[in-house]
Amino acid sequence: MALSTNKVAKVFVHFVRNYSAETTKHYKVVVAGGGSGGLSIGARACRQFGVGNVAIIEPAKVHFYQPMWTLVGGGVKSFSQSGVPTQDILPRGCKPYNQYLQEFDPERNTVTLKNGEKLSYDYLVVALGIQINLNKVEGLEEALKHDKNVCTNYLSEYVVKTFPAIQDFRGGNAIFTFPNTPVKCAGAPQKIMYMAEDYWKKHGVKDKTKIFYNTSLGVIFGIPRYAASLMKVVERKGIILNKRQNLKAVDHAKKTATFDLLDSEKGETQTYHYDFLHVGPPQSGPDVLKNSSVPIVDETGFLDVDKNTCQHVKFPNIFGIGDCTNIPTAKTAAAVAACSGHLFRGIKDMEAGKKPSGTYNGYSSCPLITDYHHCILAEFAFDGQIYETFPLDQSKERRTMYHLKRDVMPQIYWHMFLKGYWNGPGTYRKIMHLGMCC
Ligand code: FAD
Ligand code: UQ1
Repeated sequence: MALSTNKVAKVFVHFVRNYSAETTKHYKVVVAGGGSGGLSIGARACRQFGVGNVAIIEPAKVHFYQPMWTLVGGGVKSFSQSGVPTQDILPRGCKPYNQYLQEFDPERNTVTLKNGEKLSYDYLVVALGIQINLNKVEGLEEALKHDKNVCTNYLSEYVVKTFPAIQDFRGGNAIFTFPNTPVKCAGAPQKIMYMAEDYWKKHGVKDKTKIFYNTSLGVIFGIPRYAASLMKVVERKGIILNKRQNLKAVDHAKKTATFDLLDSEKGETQTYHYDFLHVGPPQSGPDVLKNSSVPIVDETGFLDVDKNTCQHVKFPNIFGIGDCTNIPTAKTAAAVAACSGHLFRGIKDMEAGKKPSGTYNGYSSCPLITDYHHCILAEFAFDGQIYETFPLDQSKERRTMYHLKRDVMPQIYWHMFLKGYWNGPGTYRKIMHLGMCC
């Protein structure tokens, strides 16, 4: 049977893409994802291995400091303050690929980009973040697009809706949700609620308002020390806390939000009328991690790495950092900072013919803003161990911690973290505790 011209062309393109040496460019380090983790590791790798030896694959034209989105939603910072052009902050000497990574081939040490280009590597660092799945809640995307009273701080295109929605609110039901999935910054869905409550109190709408925090969890926060403080905040503000409720559908025409009652044996749901709705959206490991010649994820869909070294459990020259990994700690930029030094030490160890010696302890931190002037700075490591930096009771709401979050952290992020010079506050913690702590 004769092949059609079209088929011959396809076979030719396939051959060129897959077997031509010219299309496979080799790098010492390939970084998949140039967000917080990718840029921080990319900067270290560029310093270590020099110009042209490090590739960073990042499709986004703008890099966002996502932790600022809580303050953007609260009207404290402008959206433009939260982002810079990616090209302006890429590490000097790296080779940027403004593309989506599409496929992994860990047995051949290659990755394929969306445009068909192939890169090979000595080391691959996977830093793809967590995926936001709006489609897991029926009607959510339509509501975010068309209803000015529905918002989320979790996405660049919708965070700009949050403060206008808070300002526009004239009373009624204000609902804040937390999903039934892993999330980044588990405090974010409630931080914005506390700011909104403060705003509505100051603007005389609080008396006409019922605030609901509908969370799929059985607790307000995973670390008991901070959960106890947050429960006092919830009570003081008169917030109605509904545990084990998971947002299932939003009908913006009817202004209703329907929740699965997770402990109901009969699979019951509850529908609420909303006048304001802030959604903590469902999230998951990035789908692209499943496009691999052999599995690189665990059964939960996150990159399967060792929690202390960040090294992949099956492929020793692959490392993972941040929200896309299965490291059992809270998914935050603070966690990325604290593990980045350990991860990079592992790469240097391997270069020296040794096993990675990283000892990341799971440090993570969540600045839990409780109003426009106060913040509880939660700091903890694996198994909920408390790791507070300052010699103060950090479970208390404090003005100093609010300033740290609003004024200090962005400076650390832009000028130290992204350049690979911030390993978290571990050293400062030791100094402040006169060497007498963890
Ligand atoms: P990201 O920074 O999300 O980077 C992932 C990158 O991968 C992105 O740039 C993306 O474009 C890229 N990518 C995705 N798919 C592909 C692909 N196929 N190919 C190539 N590249 C791809 N953390 C704190 O420490 N403190 C806080 O106060 C805090 N508050 C937060 C508040 C909000 C509202 C949000 C949303 C987050 C907050 N965080 C906070 C969490 C913090 O932003 C993340 O944990 C952190 O950014 C994780 O870094 P990462 O590198 O793993 O992922
Ligand atoms: C932190 O290290 C970090 O990474 C840059 C954050 O992300 C923005 C944080 O929010 C916090 C709180 C920390 C921890 C830093 C200190 C000084 C306690």
